[in-house]
Amino acid sequence: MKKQFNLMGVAFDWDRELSTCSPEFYRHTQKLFLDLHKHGLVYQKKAVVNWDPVDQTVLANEQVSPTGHSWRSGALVEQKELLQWFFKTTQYQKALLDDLDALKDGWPERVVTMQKNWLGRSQGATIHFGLEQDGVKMDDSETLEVFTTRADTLYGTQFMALSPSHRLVREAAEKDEKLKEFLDIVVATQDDFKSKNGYLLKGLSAINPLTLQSLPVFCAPYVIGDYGSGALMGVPGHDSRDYDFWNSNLPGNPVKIVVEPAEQQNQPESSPLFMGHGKLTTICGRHAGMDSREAALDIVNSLGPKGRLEIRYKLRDWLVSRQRYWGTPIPMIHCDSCGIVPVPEDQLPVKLPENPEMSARGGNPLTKIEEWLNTECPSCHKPAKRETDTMDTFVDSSWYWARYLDVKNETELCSPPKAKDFLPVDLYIGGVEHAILHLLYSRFIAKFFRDPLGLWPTTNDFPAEPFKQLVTQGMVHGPTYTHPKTGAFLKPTELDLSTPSSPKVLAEPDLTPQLTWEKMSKSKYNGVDPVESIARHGSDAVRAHMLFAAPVTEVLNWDDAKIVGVRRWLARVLKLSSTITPNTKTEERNLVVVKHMVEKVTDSFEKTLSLNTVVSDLMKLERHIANSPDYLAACVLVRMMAPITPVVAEEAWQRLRKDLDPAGKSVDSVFAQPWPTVAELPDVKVQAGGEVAVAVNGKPRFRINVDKEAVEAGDEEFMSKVREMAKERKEWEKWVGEKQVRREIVGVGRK
Ligand code: ANZ
Ligand code: ZN
Repeated sequence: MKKQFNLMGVAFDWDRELSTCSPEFYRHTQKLFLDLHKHGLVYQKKAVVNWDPVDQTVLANEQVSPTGHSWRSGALVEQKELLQWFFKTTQYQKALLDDLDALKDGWPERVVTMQKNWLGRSQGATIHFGLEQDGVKMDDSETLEVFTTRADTLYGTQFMALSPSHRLVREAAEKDEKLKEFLDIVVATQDDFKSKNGYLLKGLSAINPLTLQSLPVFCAPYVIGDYGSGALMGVPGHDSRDYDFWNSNLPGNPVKIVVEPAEQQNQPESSPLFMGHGKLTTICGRHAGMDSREAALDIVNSLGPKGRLEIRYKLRDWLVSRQRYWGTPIPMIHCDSCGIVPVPEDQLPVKLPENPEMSARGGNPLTKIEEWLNTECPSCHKPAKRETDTMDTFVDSSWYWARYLDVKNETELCSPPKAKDFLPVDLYIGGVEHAILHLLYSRFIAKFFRDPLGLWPTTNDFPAEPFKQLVTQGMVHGPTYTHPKTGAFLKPTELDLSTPSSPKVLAEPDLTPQLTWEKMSKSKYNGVDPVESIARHGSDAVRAHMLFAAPVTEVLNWDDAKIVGVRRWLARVLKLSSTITPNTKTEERNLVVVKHMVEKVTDSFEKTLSLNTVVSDLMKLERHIANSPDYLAACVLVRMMAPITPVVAEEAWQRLRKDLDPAGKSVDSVFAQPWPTVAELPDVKVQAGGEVAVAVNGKPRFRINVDKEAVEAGDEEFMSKVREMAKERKEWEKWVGEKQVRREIVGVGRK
């Protein structure tokens, strides 16, 4: 990739290159782990985890697809209970939510929304239901706790639903073979099953603390184990998930409606469900007729110790343990006498052993390397064992953005003065696939960096956020051919693309393959090697086309055939720069166009990052110059092209400037030119052989006659001539003299 970048002329500062898998980098990742641990933000707990049975590793919730498959291996994920390391991201949940406000200007709205939803703040209440086993009331301390955002629907609660990992379900499963079977099916099946099916816990019932009604208790896989209390009150009349569950498990049973619209609607609701707010219905005792929001508060308050208003977040602590070789070793040691002991800082980095015995699917090889595994307890010096879990690779990327400021620093992950000077990152560019995890983790670490770590001193003008402006670039999609009957992805060797408009399947010439544009992937044979494109079209054409073909934030369908347009444009610019000479006249109408383009292109670069319109505007300017040759305009065009097509711009610049110095010796590089500004351009009609007024501190003081040649030279050449001429006059001596000149503006006077 580095070769590709260099070929493309991408200007990275390779002195700041880093590699998260090198010990020079991960020693700081380990130090960060220890710092987090020191501040109580790392802990170990036994947890039901997502287990990838193919890769034999634990996955974060975020790494499990909505259908329950591993993002990496694609295997169906199982639930397993293991002792795991966590980062306490929930410690900062409020700040993570509140500080999104400061990002509204610089981040795409949908990313802010995704962060917000992931944090998932809910205002609601916890309610405790009493329990009965086989009709016998359990002790008061044995209650079933649920979290609800709609305490007003407590009157309409018709069942209780527990997640498969709920304590009461686990206890019941000890004595109930059928329940055990049910739980096994749950682990191995899809969402569809989980949303509808339930298992009635025999003999167990819950008591509604408001109505004292007895309710059936189900194990229901649609209840999330680690949200709220892993249990909910089922209200089929007012919640769609509860409604579906009720209908598939207790079909035909009447549904209670306890809230109705405040105003009687003309159109009766077609569905029995009413999910909105309104007023409580007549079956709600003393709350009948009350506004549902008020009723919710009143009901919770009336429950005494059995009800409490509460705010819950969906955010979970970050499970960072991974059971694999690649990853930063967790710097902890297990000692039989001392327990878990952090590796002393002067022993960092804990390096990974080299050349481990790797088998594709054999679990974590670190558990089998005795020389590495066995160590000494830093505290009592008795034999002890290393932690074999490595860190989620998201840990590395949660802080690397600070490391770029100080890649060579051996003692600190980044020096505080550098952090203070440069953080937060001004512009961060990444795919939208990182909209949730990577950004959330980086934001968490940024908060830790500022306080309590103090790496990044407190400032009041911006919260501890890592990235001020975020741009999510669109992906480059490739032409993807599939077999019209089987849907199989076709390899280039299976296709006849000699007539691009009518592709054929080679083996079956009467079949037309299906063409779609999809994310490039080895399995779809739709990748494009930039090196090949560069060899064919040149790096400038490939770069310019890439920018031109779509706005940065949108998907780009890579079509090699379309580069031709950009190539022709570049050829025209080169031709134009050989033919235009410094004595072509600068006409006012051209000046107007050039000024407008300078403003527009500058804004597109600096404000909107609208790089596709930069290219189209530069194309427009070239068209204009072709119709009305203008030396000054051509010079400005070429200077503005330099960041996008450096090679062509430099060549064109040399051609344009050659006439001024035929030997070509003193012609500067285009890259030595400043970015064009409107201020540097003459701002009124240029009259050949005209008079120029020289103003000092805004007041016209004298006039000079400029010669025709100087005017026609245009551009900087002309301006410096005017400057020289003005300074040679005695009036200059009078009005300016020895005073310090702060700013020189050269424009040609009208009068
Ligand atoms: C009764 C009720 C009635 C509810 C109603 C909603 C509407 P949010 O808003 O996303 O925070 N719930 C509680 N714990 C759950 C769990 N572990 N897994 C799945 N669902 C759970 O969701 C809060 C609502 O989601 C709660 O309010 C609860 O259902 C359900 F008309 O309680 B509700
Ligand atoms: Zn010890």
